[in-house]
Amino acid sequence: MARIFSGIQPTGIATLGNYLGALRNWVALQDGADECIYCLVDLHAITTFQEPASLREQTYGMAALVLACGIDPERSILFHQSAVSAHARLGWIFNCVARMGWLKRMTQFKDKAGKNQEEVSTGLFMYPNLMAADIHAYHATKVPVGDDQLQHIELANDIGEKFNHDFGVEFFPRIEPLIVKETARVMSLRDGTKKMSKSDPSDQSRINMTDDADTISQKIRKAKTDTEALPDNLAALAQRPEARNLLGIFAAVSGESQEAILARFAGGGFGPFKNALAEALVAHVAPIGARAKEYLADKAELDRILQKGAAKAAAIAQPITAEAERIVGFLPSAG
Ligand code: AQP
Repeated sequence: MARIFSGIQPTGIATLGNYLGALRNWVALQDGADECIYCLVDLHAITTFQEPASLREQTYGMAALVLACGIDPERSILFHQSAVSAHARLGWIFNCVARMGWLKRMTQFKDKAGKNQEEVSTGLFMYPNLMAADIHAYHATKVPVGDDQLQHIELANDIGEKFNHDFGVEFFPRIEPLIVKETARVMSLRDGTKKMSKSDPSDQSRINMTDDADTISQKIRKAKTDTEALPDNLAALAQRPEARNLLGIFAAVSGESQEAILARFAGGGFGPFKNALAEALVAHVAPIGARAKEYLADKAELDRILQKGAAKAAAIAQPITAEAERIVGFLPSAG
């Protein structure tokens, strides 16, 4: 049995990108033989400032949504990262293993910091070290992610290897990313070259998993497209990122192949295509949003689920982290 680890930041409401790129895969993996550990990564969330009351609400909201997507806390471990101190302890060790040059190459840092590199938090820069710790603290070997996280997984492997090499051990295993190719990167509804993101300033750029039917339909109607008719083959969409993105979303939520969808709408404009896409999206997303609302109505129950999950997570991560600390040369601690 392998161990699977993945996380999501409670930095807002999960988007269709988070769902198709990661969360849906989390649920599917839960039915396999591997042990699944899923984490609301609040330590990562504060790498950019979060208003405390919002962070609390967003963490509850994300827990509710993950459960609504189908994560069963009896079969998977679901918890919030700050509740298990192993993440921060191993993260610090990894800050001392990773090299500045490695982190400077991370494209996500460059994207998020932009021209503002002197002003962003040091946490944003070191984020990939903590992500490596999230995974290695469980000796997890499989990580379901969207392809924006691939570079971070490679870095986590570099860190694990360097730790093993520096201390002459075979302690941290190699990690393998699990990527659903078709939906590895869902793009913004306003710009087909930019990924859909929950922190994009424009709400029109994304489908939130809690959007109601009217909002979903309106966002799809207004989604950017081009003026050409839909073609009858996929190759003809190569230079049409917005159309390609909408087609990918359509196939992912309807279960139909992209070719079959194109065959139905080829030669026509985007109007009927968008209507059918909106209908398929509403049928898929709206029930999840409604279930999330129900979970969110009982925060005491969410606390109970997350705390129980944290206890199970700590039982795995603390001994592994304590062993890493022993390897490094720290004296034993009581906890
Ligand atoms: N557009 C996307 N397409 C496919 N997968 C995506 N993921 C995120 N956006 C897309 C995957 O969702 C998981 C959780 O992401 P995260 O919350 O850790 O942070 P992120 O990758 O930075 O996602 P966002 O939505 O863009 O968050 P913010 O705006 O807070 O930075 C990951 O597996 C990710 O690959």
